[in-house]
Amino acid sequence: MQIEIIATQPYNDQNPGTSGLRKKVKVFQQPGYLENFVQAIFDSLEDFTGKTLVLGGDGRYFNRVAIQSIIKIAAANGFGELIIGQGGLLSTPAASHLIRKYEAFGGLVLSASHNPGGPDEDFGIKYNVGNGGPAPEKYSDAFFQRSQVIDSYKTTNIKDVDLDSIGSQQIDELKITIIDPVADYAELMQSIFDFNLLKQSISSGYITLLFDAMSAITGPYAKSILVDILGASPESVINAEPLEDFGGHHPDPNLAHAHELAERMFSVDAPTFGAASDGDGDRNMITGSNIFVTPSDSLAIMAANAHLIPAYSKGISGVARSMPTSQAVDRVAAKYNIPCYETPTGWKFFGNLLDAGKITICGEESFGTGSDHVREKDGLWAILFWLNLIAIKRQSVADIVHEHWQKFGRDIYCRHDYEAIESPVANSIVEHLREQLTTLPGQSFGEYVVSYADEFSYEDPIDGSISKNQGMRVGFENGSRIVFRLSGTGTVGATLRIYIERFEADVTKHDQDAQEALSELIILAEQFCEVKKRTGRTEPDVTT
Ligand code: VG1
Ligand code: CO
Repeated sequence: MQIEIIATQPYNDQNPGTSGLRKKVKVFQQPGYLENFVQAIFDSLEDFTGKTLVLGGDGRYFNRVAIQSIIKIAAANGFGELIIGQGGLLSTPAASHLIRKYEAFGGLVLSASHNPGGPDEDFGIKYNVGNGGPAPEKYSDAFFQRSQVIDSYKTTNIKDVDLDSIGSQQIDELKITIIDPVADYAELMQSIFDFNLLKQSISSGYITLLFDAMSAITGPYAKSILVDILGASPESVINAEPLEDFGGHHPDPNLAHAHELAERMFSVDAPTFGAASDGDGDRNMITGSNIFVTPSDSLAIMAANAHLIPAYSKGISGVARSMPTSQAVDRVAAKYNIPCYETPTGWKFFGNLLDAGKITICGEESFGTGSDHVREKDGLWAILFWLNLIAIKRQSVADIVHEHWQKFGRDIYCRHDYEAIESPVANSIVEHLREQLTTLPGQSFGEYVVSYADEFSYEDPIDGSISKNQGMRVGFENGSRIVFRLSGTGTVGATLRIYIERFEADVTKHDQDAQEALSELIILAEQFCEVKKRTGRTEPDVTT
């Protein structure tokens, strides 16, 4: 294999966000753009000669083209083996599992997750380290630094690889293995959950289910696990074919975007259980017949019931949640006397805690839950967890949720997103909020008295690294909270996320609509941040 050094100009915008580098496809298609970033990653890593790299993506537009380029760059940089999902496909949690199982040096996952796909939409790339998890900040900072001064990348003259035929081939010092993207992952799921019980519950009709793959990566995984292995009917998996443009939809599992599922779940003949996942398969939305489970509640319910699931029958060591996630899981941790960590948004902050055995289960309000079985959030894992729970408890989703609220109280929660705000306006909102942080504490707004207002900063308890400016919090004496932060995954302008929560202990008030129950806090949030006033908008773009 002949190595070529291609001269290149640096791009100044390759700073990875919350989860890898995400840009419009057109940006990635600029000469050397993808190549520069991949070379910048490899330049920032050490001692990988002869080692293994896992490679795959969510199948969106540009996936195959990018994989062929990356194969050549990885070969020229001296990797010994590339493990690639057939068709260039791997879900994010499956990639994480493969890195761990085959003790790979790391992996590259090509995805912009829940962002839309297609020639005019988004593409993304993220590097995962040897524990299977997203590269911590010190890596992504190094990638960005390197990308700003890079002047060449290495590639080879090898032919394009047939991504569709399973098997290994040797090209000089490089072994390329195309694997079934689903098999190892399906095996892992069988080692965690009670598949026999699930089969019985499905075949007896006790559980009827509907899963929306949103024309994204989880289609093949769901068909294999839910239909072929567990015996659910083929119609129970919808939008199961991964499409390069996700059928023109946002592959984002919430009630707005998974509307087909939402309609069926909120109808008279709804199945007992409904779920959806996102572009790269790491998110999950849980619903039952005529009920939607907020991700924050789902995390708390999973933590409270984990001991009923075979893999967690000895109990869990601790839990963690991202800062804007509701405090519901904190109540579970307090009751069971296990530690609860609060981390910044983004899965990379859970990695150290999982590696150190400090936590077993963790999650985010953004439809992400996971455990120590991999180092990413895991959509189908969460869905199987809930199915296993329903099968063991022999309760409906609604009953499980209500029982949980009775025991722990309800943390009523919502998130409002204002998308694609012009950057100067978004910055003015952030500045305006920042100015109030010192004056808000002690002020009263009706029954709400501000007890603290700050900017969240996190010190990693394992490696001592510090991450500052991770969102602004306004906490009230009654435990309610409003959190503001800018998204780090968007590709157009800035997205402001407003997270609002209030605790309700009174069982007779648990069935309220969240928007109504939080209406006073929603007004206060606008009073503090002035997003409507400053943008001229009247409503959030997405409410979850
Ligand atoms: C969003 C979510 C965050 C999640 C991230 C990646 O980030 O809020 O919780 O970890 O997406 O998820 P941001 O910075 O836009 O708020 V995924 O499924 O898009 O990889
Ligand atoms: Co995702």
